[in-house]
Amino acid sequence: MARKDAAGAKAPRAGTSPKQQQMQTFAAAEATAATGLTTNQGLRLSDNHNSLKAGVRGPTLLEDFILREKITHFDHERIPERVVHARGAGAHGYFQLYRSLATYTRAAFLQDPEQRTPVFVRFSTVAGSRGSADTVRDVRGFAVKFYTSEGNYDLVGNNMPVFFVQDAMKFPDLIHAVKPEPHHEMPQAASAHDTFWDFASLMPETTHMLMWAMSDRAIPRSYRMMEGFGVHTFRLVNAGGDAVFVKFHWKPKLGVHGLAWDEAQKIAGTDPDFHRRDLWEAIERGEFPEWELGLQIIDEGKADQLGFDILDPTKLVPEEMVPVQRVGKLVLDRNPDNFFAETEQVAFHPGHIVPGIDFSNDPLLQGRLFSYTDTQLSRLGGPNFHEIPINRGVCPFHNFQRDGMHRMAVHRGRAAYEPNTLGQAGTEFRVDGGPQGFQEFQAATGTPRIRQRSPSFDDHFSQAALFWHSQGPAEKEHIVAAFRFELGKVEHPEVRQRMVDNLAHVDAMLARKVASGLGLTPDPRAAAGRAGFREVRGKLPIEESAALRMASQPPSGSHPLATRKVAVLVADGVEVQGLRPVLQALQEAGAHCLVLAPQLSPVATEGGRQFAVDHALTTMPSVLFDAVLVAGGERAAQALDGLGAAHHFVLQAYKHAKAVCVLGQGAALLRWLGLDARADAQALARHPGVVIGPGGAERAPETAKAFIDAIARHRHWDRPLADGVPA
Ligand code: HDE
Repeated sequence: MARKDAAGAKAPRAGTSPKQQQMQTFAAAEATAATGLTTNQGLRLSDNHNSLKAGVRGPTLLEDFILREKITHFDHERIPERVVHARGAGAHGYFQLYRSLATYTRAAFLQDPEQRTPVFVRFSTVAGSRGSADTVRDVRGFAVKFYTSEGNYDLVGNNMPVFFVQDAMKFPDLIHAVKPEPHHEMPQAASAHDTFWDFASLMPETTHMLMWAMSDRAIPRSYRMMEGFGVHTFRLVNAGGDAVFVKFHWKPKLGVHGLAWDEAQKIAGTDPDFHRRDLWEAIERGEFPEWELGLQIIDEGKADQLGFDILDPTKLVPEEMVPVQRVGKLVLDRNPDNFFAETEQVAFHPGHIVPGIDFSNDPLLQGRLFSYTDTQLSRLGGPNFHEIPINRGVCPFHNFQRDGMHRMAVHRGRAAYEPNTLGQAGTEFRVDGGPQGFQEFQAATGTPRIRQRSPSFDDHFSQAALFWHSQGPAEKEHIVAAFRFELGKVEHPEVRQRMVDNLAHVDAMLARKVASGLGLTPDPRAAAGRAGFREVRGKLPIEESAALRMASQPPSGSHPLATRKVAVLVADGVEVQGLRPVLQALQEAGAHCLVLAPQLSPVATEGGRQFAVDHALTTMPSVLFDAVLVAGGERAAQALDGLGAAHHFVLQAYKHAKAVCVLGQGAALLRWLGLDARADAQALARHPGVVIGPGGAERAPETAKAFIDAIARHRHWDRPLADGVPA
């Protein structure tokens, strides 16, 4: 049974978890008129506008310790950004089990379904700097810190289940290749450049991960709509000391959805904080993002019958071979109070584990176990980062580590060593191990020390092919387009050629399609002749895995449009009898409707009443929405029809495969698609996801239903005419 101490208190309300209570004790009081301003020493200031000078127009005096303190503090406000995953957004929440996992693990926080464990989660991109855009093509980090009664447990994962390289030795090379090139520091937050593809093409072990990185998983619609994966194989160990291998998954309640590539690039300019804002706003609105924790449990004895090496981080375990058991939920219900104090200073580490969870020999994981503490030393300035509020455990901790930069704790007594007889215990204090403490799982070793890759890691293509064959037609097209885009940016033709030669070992059609966009012909034999290439191909019992398709992870909540954003275009003369019932139905389905007009001022309805407007059309382009609704009304339609921005808005949404609905005369905005209010079923069949309603109250419920169904499909990638739209 789990201990119910500080961390294990039952079901705290949002904001009152043991971690939140602890954070409260560090909350700084704001200056008020009553407190005035003081120096850091508490000296009250009389003037915060003028430095001390020798005469009103004279030089500033060195004596001005108040100015010096203020400027000095300012000069040192920045800390080094994370060397990878620099840009991120975080939130607090809790984790709760559906059922006890005692059969598999003794971890206290995985025993009791009544218990809520506080968590802090940070999502991130990998390659970009702190100030880069959110919607770039990249892997996303998904790091979860559980504040458990036995210490902090960090599950530091990504939104893709595999990784580029197999051994930690290659990680710095990978990152040097993908980061901006060292001579001119370009491009920012992008893998579409020579050094990345030079490295990737010379390292066939990257192939499986490249397939994921070129898919729509790399341009998620929202942090709230992506899966998370622990990537490595870990161990769960129960109270009896029995271990199983485990793969960790996070399954989002809102389903898994991506953006269109063109859209992602445009959002990067329009709202570089798109994902950060989306997470923040959802939590502020009380629409708490939720994921289920999934486990794939693999018997240690059966692991070598899978057909691939479970220690190889470029391999996943297909869900069809080992089903994912959903065992609990993660809910994010509180935004941080201060970005720097919490999101920037949080320090994750895959080596922060608790009894009942253990590592495997995955050589990438093993390297990570070294890296994460080390990196905090330069990022957070010393070895005491565990004392920073966001990093503190909620259970007590005791040891004889002492001193160092930024030590907060004041240790008492004269004995800072063990064993001792002079410490506070008053008697001899000696730690000789014992069953209460963490015990490493006793995996057998005893093999010779060797610097070599296991031959069981040699198959670099069969899982890349599994991923490719599992995708639907639209997803495949997006992958081909992504490879063409990225390789099209590469200046060295031999790098492009090497890459398409490698792709020919995934699938001939894929390679041909990518190559044809680049004016090349793939040559699988050339790839096979290169150093570092292995001809090995494992045998998987399946050829496709439905679980690898994004579309097979639909939303699981009761509201089909939960948290979706719909733009509603109006202008003076808007017809509201038909509009209001559609808006109401959308809201009941969970959507957020924002009204956009040519100006940021209320518009007049047909009947002469005022209708509120949220934004001017030009400040919120369609890329920031999931769907568009154009209101009816003769005058309104005329006004919108006369605006290039309104046409662009609708056409762009159409091109990005979003649901579009027009009411009554609003159909004028479909002119460029060759549609009007009289369009019949045959004409509409060529425009999936476009709904034309007659306007007026009578047929509004029918129109609303069709529009809701269209939005619930997320995107209509099957629009045959979308490519021809110039938006
Ligand atoms: Fe990381 N990684 N990583 N990584 N990683 C860091 O730690 C590293 C890897 C991941 O929101 C750094 O505190 C090495 C895989 C996330 O704060 C650093 C290797 C996975 C985050 C580091 C890997 C990850 C990091 C940089 C290969 C998915 C952000 C700042 C041996 C399972 C956590 C920091 C946050 C951050 C090293 C590979 C996930 C330098 C050496 C595989 C989500 O320590």
